[in-house]
Amino acid sequence: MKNLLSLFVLATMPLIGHAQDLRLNDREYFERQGVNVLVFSNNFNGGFNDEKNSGIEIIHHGVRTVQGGAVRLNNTPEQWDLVPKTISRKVNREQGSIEVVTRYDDYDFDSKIIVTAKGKAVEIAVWLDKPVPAQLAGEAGFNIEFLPSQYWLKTYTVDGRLGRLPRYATSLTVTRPNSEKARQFKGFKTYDDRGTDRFVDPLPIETGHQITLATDQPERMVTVSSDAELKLYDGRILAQNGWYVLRSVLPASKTGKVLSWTVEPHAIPGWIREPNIGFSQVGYTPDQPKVAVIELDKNDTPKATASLMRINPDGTTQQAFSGAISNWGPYYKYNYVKFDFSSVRQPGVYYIQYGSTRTNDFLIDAHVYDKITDATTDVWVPIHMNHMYVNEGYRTWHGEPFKEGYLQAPESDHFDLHRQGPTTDTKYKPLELIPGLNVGGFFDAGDFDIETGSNINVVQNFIRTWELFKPQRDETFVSQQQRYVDLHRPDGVPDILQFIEHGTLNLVAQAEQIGHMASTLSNSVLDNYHHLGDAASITDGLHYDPSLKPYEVSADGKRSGTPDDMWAFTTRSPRLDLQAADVLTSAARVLKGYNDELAARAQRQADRLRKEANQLLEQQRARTNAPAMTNDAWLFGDASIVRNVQVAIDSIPMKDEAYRQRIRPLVEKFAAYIKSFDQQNPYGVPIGLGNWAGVNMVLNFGIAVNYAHIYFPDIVSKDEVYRVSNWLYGCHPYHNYSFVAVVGAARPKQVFYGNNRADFSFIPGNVAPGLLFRQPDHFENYDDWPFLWGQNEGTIAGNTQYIIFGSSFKNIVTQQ
Ligand SMILES: [Ca+2]
Ligand SMILES: [Ca+2]
Ligand SMILES: [Ca+2]
Repeated sequence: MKNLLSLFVLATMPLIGHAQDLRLNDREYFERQGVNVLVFSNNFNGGFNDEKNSGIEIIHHGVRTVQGGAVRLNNTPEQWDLVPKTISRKVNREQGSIEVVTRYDDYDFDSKIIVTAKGKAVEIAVWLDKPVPAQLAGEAGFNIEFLPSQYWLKTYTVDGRLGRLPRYATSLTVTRPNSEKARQFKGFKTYDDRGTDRFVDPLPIETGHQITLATDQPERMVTVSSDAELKLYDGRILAQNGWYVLRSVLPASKTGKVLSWTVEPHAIPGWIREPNIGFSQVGYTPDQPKVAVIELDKNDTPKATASLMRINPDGTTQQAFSGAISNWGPYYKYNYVKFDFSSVRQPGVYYIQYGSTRTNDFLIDAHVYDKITDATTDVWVPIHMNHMYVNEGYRTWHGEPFKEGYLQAPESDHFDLHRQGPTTDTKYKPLELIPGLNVGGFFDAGDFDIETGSNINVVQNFIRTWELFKPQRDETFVSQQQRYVDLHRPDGVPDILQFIEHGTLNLVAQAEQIGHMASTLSNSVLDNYHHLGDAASITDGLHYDPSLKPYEVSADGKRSGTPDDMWAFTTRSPRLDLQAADVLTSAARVLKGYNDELAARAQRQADRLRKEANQLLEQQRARTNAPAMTNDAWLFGDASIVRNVQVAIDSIPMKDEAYRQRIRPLVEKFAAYIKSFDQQNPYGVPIGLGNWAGVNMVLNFGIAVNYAHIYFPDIVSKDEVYRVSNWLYGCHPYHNYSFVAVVGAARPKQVFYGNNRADFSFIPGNVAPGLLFRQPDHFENYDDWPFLWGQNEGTIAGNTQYIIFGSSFKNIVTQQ
């Protein structure tokens, strides 16, 4: 009987196997349980060129571990290497295939990729109508990239040989003449060749015809085989954000089907993703609503109930509450249910038990939110003070950057999306030193430039926080005279005042030295823009002197021939000047009595900028016959309702009671808008789908909700203010970690895209953009890989917005 039964099982295997084959689904990707193979659902866009999000991608047991499948021109493509443009994408349902034509305009080079489901594998074939252009012969190849943090330390086999993927890049390289390297984006160069005229090219770790990665981890195992030679590279040799690359060079002089790979991602039979229980990692106050959102695999069956467990002071646990699971429904690829435990009010330490899934513990206590902004104000913001030496205990975060100052930018197109037109709008000649700009200001984000618009927002955000809440917190020593900042050292001055002063110093310097606002003070060369390390070492601190040879230093040690000085992009924008005028007026008001000299300079520049900007705008208007701008900004309309509500409410302190009554209908409309998110998604907040995950949008929404509640508590109830805090602190898709590297959270995110991202670390108080949406149905926030700015980069404007959100939120929550 037993043997017969085995035979019977064997005989039916192909049928069972068939049911587990990859198939093309309604969302136009290949799917089997545990494996999604996407074929150009996301295109390379060539804009900012941080392309680790496109081409052929594999979402393997819920994690996007493979991407970048495309014809590429380098062994290990970097950010700013050329990316292929998608010309067409065709889904052939009958053949079970997806066909994509891509093109490199720079080389007049077209290729077609056809991906076809073949059982549990896909065949990836490259077709050419014309042979690879001569310049790219031996360089153009088909590449696919594997996420290092998911593959390092895993074992692999290549044609039977064993190996282990390295934790850190140490494989061999060669150098080759620059003339052999494919052009980079707009002709920029990502590397400083130190005068050798040669570029570094990594050599493969392994070469063969069949390779299996992660033989020791079923969730990650992928087998690739081909008649062509497969080469495995470590992309981190050239750039810390590189991935492992598997590649076959396309044959020269051939047309038709020139390459074929078989790619089989292993699937764990019957795999069901672990439930993601979203809750506030900071905890809850006793009287607030407490609803966990549970994200479930579509093959998972929701449980009927969940429990809230209390950890007693003696270490024992007991059930504090058991309640029904309510259904919310599907949202993109997952299914959502909710667990409401609002009735639990007793302060204590708790965790959620849902089936066999147990969360980490969290607090219910009246004081859980008391410290939510402290890391941001005490640590993140002062570390981002430019033109200062910043110290913390034994650690120096950075020395004083850009001592040589800033040069007038020549006409240029820029890698960080800036532009200097043919006229400079200043008295300076291209590459002439503009004196006095290396003072004050804040680093933009994970990079070190001063975005003037963002810096205006920063000063505005600090002024708003100061005027509304007057925070007296003093944990930072700031000496403008010593150009020195010391963290956790009180100096008798409220830190926010010092931050306002620091931002104002740079804006006033721009107004005084340039005559108007620069769009940005940024890097002149790409090879120091992607700098990771001490900001003071981005430039050599010596004035650039073109009469010296590159890398040569003058006899007096003050000048060098290395063109590394930062540039000021000075094309005049009257609108930017008007924004600056407004913020400088406010800064003058706030700084009076603390720094009278700076306050007077700020007021003088504000008056001049406003007058000149209005004249310029009037001239522009007269030229174009455009209607005059109205100051009544809060017109009704859904698209900008958040901004309109904010503008309307911000005016309340200056207006009378009649005004407050007049804006009630707008606030009522806003209240309905807030509620509408309960239907739009399971998390009840606006969720962005752009290539920047959009924490700014969520924070703007949160600030508007807070203010609407403060001024109109009868329209917007207190319960509404917890929507955004829940989202930020862990109640969101993908994982349940707090997006804020925050004091008080039990499980904050561990990696962020900050200027220390190469250390797989974070700067305390940073706020991640959050969930990056990948077409057609995937939300993602890596917590083991910091290098995707769209999901992990904190910005100076966003983080100071967070201070306003947090300050207003605390103000509401602590009111009895
Ligand atoms: Ca920037
Ligand atoms: Ca201070
Ligand atoms: Ca220099």
